[in-house]
Amino acid sequence: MTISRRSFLKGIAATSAAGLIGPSLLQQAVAAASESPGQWQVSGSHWGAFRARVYAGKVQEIKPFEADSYPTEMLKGIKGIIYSPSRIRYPMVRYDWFLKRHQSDTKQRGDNRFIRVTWDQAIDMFYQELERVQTQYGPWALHTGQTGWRQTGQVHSCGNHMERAIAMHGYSVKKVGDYSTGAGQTIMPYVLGSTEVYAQGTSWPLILKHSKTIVLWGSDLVKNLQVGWNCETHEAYEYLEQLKEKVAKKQIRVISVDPVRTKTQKYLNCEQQYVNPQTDVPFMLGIAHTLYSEKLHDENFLKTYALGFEDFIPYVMGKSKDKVEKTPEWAESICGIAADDIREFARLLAKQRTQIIFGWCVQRQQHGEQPYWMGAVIAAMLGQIGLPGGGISYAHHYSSIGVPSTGAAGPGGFPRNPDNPDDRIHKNNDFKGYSSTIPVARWVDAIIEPGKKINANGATITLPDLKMMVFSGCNPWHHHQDRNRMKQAFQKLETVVSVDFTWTATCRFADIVLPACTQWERNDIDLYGSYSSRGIIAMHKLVDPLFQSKTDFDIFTLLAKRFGKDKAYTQGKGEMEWVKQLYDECAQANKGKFEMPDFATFWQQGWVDFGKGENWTRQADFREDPEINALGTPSGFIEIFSRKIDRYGYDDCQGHPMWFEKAERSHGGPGSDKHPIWLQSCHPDKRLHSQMCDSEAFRATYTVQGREPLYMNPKDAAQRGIKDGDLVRVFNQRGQLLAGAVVSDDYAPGVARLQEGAWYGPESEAIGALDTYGDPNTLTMDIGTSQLAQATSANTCLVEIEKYQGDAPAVTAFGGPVEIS
Ligand SMILES: Nc1nc2c(c(=O)[nH]1)N[C@H]1C(S)=C(S)[C@@H](COP(=O)(O)OP(=O)(O)OC[C@H]3O[C@@H](n4cnc5c(=O)[nH]c(N)nc54)[C@H](O)[C@@H]3O)O[C@H]1N2
Ligand SMILES: Nc1nc2c(c(=O)[nH]1)N[C@H]1C(S)=C(S)[C@@H](COP(=O)(O)OP(=O)(O)OC[C@H]3O[C@@H](n4cnc5c(=O)[nH]c(N)nc54)[C@H](O)[C@@H]3O)O[C@H]1N2
Ligand SMILES: [Mo]
Repeated sequence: MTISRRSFLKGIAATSAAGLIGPSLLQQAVAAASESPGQWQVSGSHWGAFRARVYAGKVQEIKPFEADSYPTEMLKGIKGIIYSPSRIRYPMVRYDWFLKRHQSDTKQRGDNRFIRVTWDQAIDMFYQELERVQTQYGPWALHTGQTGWRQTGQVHSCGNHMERAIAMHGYSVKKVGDYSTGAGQTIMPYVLGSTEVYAQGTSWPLILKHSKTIVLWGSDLVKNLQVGWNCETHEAYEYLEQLKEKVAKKQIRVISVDPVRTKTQKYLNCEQQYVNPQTDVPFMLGIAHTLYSEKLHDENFLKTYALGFEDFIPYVMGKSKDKVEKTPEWAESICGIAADDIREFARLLAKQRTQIIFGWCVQRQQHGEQPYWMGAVIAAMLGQIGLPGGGISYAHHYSSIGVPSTGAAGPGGFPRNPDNPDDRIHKNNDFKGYSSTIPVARWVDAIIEPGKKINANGATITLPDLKMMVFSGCNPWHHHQDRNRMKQAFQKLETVVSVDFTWTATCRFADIVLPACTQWERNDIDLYGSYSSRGIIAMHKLVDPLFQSKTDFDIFTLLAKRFGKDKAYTQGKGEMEWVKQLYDECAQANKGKFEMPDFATFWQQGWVDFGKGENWTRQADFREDPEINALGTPSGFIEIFSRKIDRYGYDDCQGHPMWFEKAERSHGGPGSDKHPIWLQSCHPDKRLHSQMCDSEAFRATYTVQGREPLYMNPKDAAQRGIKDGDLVRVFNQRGQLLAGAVVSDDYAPGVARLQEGAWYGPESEAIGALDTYGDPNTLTMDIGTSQLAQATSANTCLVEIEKYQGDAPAVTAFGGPVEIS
């Protein structure tokens, strides 16, 4: 175990200089524990559980949790979150808003000038604004639905606190879907009958045992499994380590279909199938053409389990309206893969047991529904759906999906809604013809074009006329696309409230900013292993809330008190009573199956271990009996053709999967004459989105001249006179930013990466101002994927890059507001 674990660490170290926190370091930390003063306390996070040595009211050091064999390097960034110079210290109000309230000069929004106020003043203003908006307008003018990656812990889950308290005051606009999988979770219920993206996948041990070929389709497991929605266990890495050994022994062939050499590919030392960005569908159509022409497809499977193959195949064979045969030669001209290689690839898939594993990035682009649907069609043609180690999965890179699950119940949460639906001060539920729920990524559209009607998943949405927005546990000034368009939109809002513990760009563009504390400044409880249900983790408060920060629980209790609902809000219980109640309810739910100790013992031990889970094969029951275990699709079968979608009549998402040209595409596609480089904004290796970007010492391990790294190909760099380490200006018709060049062969010509979550640091509040740090959403396009999902198309984005000449402006992203007295 020790040797193979070392080799795992070596594999990681090849791609990241510092490597993971190794076992030797762990032992050193344990040894040090007996000598250094203070107490080692257990807590949790998206990055895993850990123990922290707390002494003199301060977190001194952090070491991985003893049950975590593959801790992430990101644990090194945690202290820097707590003690970040960007921490919000006091309630703050934007200068001009303080003077003129909702009639302020909104062009000043983003100038970062703020006035310090007391908690009482801040909560008064927040409450008065809610009152004003509910009475002057109505629930359609208030949006509170934008949620995101709140820190872990079930009692303090901050989105729930904000939504519950505000719902007790009145109704507001909500969202449907999310930025992660908006296109995937909308299309897949039509095709395979569930979202697929949030479903448990076939267990890794079965894949390791039965698969002969594994295709990682735009999926970077090693990078993305470092974090989880609940407290992460990192158990998946055990199986990746075994996979690496099988690849070396040539027992399993793994191919990464990706325009980039991924961290996973390098760790596994497996093959790459390069594909031009955004052209997976032509590649897959070429595969389908080969499978069909060479009779490699499983007719029996298609007849028994799928509907609509005969409606689809004319499109492939050039017999449908467009009269274009989707031959491998046709595909080659778009996806850049030689026709013969496409044929070879198709034959390989059909030859033996093949597991296809999709990541999510390919659906975060225009027409992102199509590659997912087309992937399911290929899998159906191969006929292996429901077999162990065969078929298709859409989420093995996420939150330890594929780790065998124990099936144990986890702790519930603090309620998001009022206990009694009528328990609201303002009962006005009249949205004046506007929609009360909108697709999550369409809120900026709503601000800009209120009243506009858009199609979404078979419905018509009337975009509401938003006047006030409240954000908590999310950072839209990182997560949403097209900063300069957002700036324009925000000038139309009357009031913006942001609750956070760190001064993100969302705080900079808000009017009222309330300082929450971090999860390590409160007690909580969480599930250990989001999908594996490995156990329950205690989250001990490590230090008291810093500066004047408060828990979200306390903040929204104060707000509810303004309208006399504080008792109803808390149900008369404090923090530890909630923690204990969630634990006791969980113990009750697991009774007879998993024995849990009493609360005091659990709290002292730090966790409950449910042990290892059981193997499971996705869709095996459907394969066994498609009548009894029908899929959740309208027909109960795999829908290669969807009558329902066909009837919607959308031109950009029709009855079966198709190739649609993109608004912007590199390698000869639209817009590439002007801005030739495709910018992908993948998920960061050393952050969780924007979280941890303000962790100073840790950020310094990857920045270039203090800026976010821009990864690009050596040829592209040489053509532009750019050298590794140079400062570059990245720009297009939507915006411009500064970044630091990292020149690397991992990126194909015409491909560049800026990781999402880089903090936005505009030189000024003016529209078009240079972003001084490197937020990719300064450049991305804010359009829906299609009329079906209306999801984000962040990865449909072209840019040009040039060496930056002259004196670079200082980075403005970090360090909080400018305080005006
Ligand atoms: N270009 C581009 N854009 C993208 C993506 C992409 O691939 N490319 N990916 C998209 C995806 S998949 C996602 S999931 C989103 C992520 O978008 P977000 O979920 O908005 O991203 P985070 O950076 O995690 O923001 C969480 C914020 O909540 C705050 N917070 C955390 N815990 C608490 C708490 O307990 N209380 C309070 N009050 N605040 C808290 C954090 O400090 C942080 O500012 O980004 C999307 N945006
Ligand atoms: N370390 C870390 N892990 C995370 C997160 C994080 O912030 N940090 N965030 C979590 C969250 S919220 C989410 S939603 C997931 C995101 O999970 P994903 O969306 O799957 O992750 P990405 O890293 O954006 O992209 C995965 C791969 O897709 C490839 N790719 C991009 N475009 C194309 C294309 O057109 N064709 C092909 N074939 N490949 C393409 C990229 O090169 C990359 O290697 O990650 C989760 N895990
Ligand atoms: Mo996500």
